[in-house]
Amino acid sequence: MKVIVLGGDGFCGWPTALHLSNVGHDVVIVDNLSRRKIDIDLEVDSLTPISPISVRLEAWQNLTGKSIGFYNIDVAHGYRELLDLICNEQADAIIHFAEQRAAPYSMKSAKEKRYTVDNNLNATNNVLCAIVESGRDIHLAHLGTMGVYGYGTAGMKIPEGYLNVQVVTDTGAVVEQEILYPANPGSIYHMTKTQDALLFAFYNKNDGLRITDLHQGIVWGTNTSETMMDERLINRFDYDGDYGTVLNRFLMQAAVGHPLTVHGTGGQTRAFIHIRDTVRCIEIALANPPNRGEKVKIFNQMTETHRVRELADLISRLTGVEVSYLTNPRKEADENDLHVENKCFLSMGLNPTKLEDGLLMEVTDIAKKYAERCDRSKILCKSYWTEANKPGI
Ligand code: NAD
Ligand code: USQ
Repeated sequence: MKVIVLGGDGFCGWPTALHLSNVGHDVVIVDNLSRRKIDIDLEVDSLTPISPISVRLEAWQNLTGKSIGFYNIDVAHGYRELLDLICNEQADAIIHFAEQRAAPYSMKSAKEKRYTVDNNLNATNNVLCAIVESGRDIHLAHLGTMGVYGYGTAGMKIPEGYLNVQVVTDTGAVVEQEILYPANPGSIYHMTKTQDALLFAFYNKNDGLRITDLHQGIVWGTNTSETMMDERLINRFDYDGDYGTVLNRFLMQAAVGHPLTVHGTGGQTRAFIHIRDTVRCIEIALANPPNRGEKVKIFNQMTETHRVRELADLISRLTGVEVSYLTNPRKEADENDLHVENKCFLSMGLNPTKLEDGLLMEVTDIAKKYAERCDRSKILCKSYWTEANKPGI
């Protein structure tokens, strides 16, 4: 297939682009490199030394003989360029990673809130509009988040996108309905993903677009078999208080001897997936598109759930680093249970990579290798949700 990967220079997009190219798809990356620019603004850098996009692509071509195209387009504001690209490249599928994805960054101040809403909603609407205008029967796979559901449960597993409900009408009759699972975002970033879901439902109903929305958990790990082929292909590893996610942060903190930064009681339970499974899930989703006229396919892209303080305890036991309990900068439940349905990917052949000691230590080893690149002053999370919250220090 000809596959356009929007956001293909990012943490999930880059290994996905390499994997799809490796398994034989013809891949084109679109990215405006905004993530690299945000690093410059925040005065942080990936822990791993990521190469410029041109070096990455040249290395891939030299190592494998396969070429990946690249276009620097702002998907949120370069509508005409995006449309021309989709038509010229005769795309069969588009994978959409091109959004601002950090919850703490999205809550920093009015500037970042407005940027996140503008960027994410316009990017998604532009892609959908351009698919319609191109007239091509393109399958769109979008990376959404488990956070669209909130992280609570009503004593049931969170289903894959849709919920069957019974409504009591004025006459007392009971009517069965299938609805989108109620949205319950916990940050401006997560809120944009709930809005994306409505855009998908609308364009699917109105224009018959074929769409898969992947509600992904927190991605951990850094390497895939493709990114390990050469240091020029290395994936990014965010560790700072805005973009670093919890498990990779803890592993990196253990590697540099920094106390593990648990927010509040650490009672938050979240869903996780290893980066190797992210790329595999996208390959599976591409191979199993919805039919024309079928409703939006929604898959929960996660393989396990863990409580934050239990992860900290596990890493502390493995590495000897201490755990510190910090003020929680977020407005979130102190404790939550989370049970998630993930039958779709399992039934389509995903063999989950579970969190186990060996894999945890592999990430710690990578973090140790590049430990001298860590700026310890950037580790704590200083963005906070409301004036009633405080930085995570
Ligand atoms: P990332 O920030 O590393 O990558 C996103 C890429 O998109 C960056 O390279 C950025 O430059 C590009 N981009 C952003 N806005 C753009 C625009 N307007 N035009 C063109 N390019 C643009 O993020 P990631 O971790 O790779 O996440 C990718 C997607 O997966 C996001 O949508 C995110 O919501 C979702 N996701 C990520 C995680 C995770 O733990 N990393 C978990 C669940 C879901
Ligand atoms: N946390 C800590 N200590 C830290 C960092 C985080 O205790 O040092 C806690 C947070 O308070 C939160 C939990 O860990 O309760 C998860 O935080 P996170 O930053 O790892 O994840 P989150 O903000 O939810 O966002 C990440 C990605 C986002 C994706 C989401 C999937 O950045 O793109 O959508 O994970 S999910 O969480 O399933 O919604």
